[in-house]
Amino acid sequence: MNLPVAELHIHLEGTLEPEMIMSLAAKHSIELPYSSIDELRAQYEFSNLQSFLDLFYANMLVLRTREDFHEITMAYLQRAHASGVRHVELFFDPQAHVERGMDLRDVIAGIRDALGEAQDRWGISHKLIACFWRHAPASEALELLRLMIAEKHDIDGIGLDSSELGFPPELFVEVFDLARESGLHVVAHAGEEGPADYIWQALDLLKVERVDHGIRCLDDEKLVQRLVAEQMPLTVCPLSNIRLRAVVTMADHPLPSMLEAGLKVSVHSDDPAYFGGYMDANFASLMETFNFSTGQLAQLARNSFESSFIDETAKRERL
Ligand code: ES4
Ligand code: ZN
Repeated sequence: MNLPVAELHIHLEGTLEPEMIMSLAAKHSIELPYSSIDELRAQYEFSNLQSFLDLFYANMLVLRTREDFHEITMAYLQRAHASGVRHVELFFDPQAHVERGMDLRDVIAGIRDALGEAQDRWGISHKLIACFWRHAPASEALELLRLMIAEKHDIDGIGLDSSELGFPPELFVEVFDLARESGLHVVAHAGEEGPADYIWQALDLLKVERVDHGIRCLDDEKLVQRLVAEQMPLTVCPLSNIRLRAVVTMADHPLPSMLEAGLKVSVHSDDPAYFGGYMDANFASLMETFNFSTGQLAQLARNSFESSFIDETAKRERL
C-alpha cells in the first residue's frame, strides 16, 4: 500500500512520457530529431538543471491542442492515483504554450476537465498553479499575469520556475505583489541550484507561502532557524536532486537532516517522466537508502497535507 500524500511539486509538462511524445508527434505530423524511442531515451542523462530544461522545453512542443492537455493530465492523474496521491497542486508553464501560439484558455480547459474527472473518479482534489519563467523578462510575466487576471483565467496560484542561477527572485517582486493582491496563492522555486540568499528573497520580497526545493537552506544556519520558526513548507524532490546533480547520491540527500532540524519538509516528484519515477518511486528510493521509521513517514505525509492549499476543514478531515 502506498502512503496517502498530497503532491505539491509536480510540473504537468514533466509528466510527458517518451511514448506520449512519440504518439503526439505522429498525431500532429511533427518531425522529431530522434528516429526511435530509444534514441529519445538516450537523451535523458543530465549534468545540471539547464541540460534538463533544454530537453524538457523541446519535448513539450508536441502539446498542441486542448485534447492533448486533457490526455497528458489524465495520464498523470491515473498514475498519481496508483501511487497514493490524494490531492494534487499541479504546475504548468503558461509562457511555453502561449509562445507557440496556443490559446491559454484551451490549455487550462484541457487540464481542468481532466482534474474534474479525476476528482469524480478517484476522489483526488486539486489546485492549479501557473509558473512563470525566471529566465524570461519579468515584464513578460507581469503582462501575462495581468491578462490572465483581466480575462479571469481559472488558476489558484502562481509559481516561479526554470533556470535559477543568475535570475534572483527580486526581479519578480511586481509579479508576486499583483498575484497576492488578486487573491492568488504564491510559491517559488528557490535554493535548488541557487544560493540560500535566493530563499531569503523568496520569503522577504515575494512573500511566498511555500518554497519549492529549498535544499540549499542548510548552508545558512539563520535561514534554517527562520524556516523552522515559521514552519515554512519546503517541497523536496529527491530523485530530481539526484538526476540534476544537485546532490551526488541518495545517501548524501539532506532530507533526513532537514527532518531532524524540524523543517516542514514533504516529498514530491517534480518531473517524474524525466527523473526516474513518480511519488512511489521517490519513497521507494528514500526507504532503500534511509529506511525511515513509521513515525518519519507519517510526518512526511502529514506535512504534505498541512503544506497544501486545501481549505482548513478538508485538511483536518484528511489528517
Ligand atoms: C523544473 Cl526541476 C525544475 N527546476 C526548475 N524549473 C523547472 N521546470 C520544470 N522542472
Ligand atoms: Zn520543480
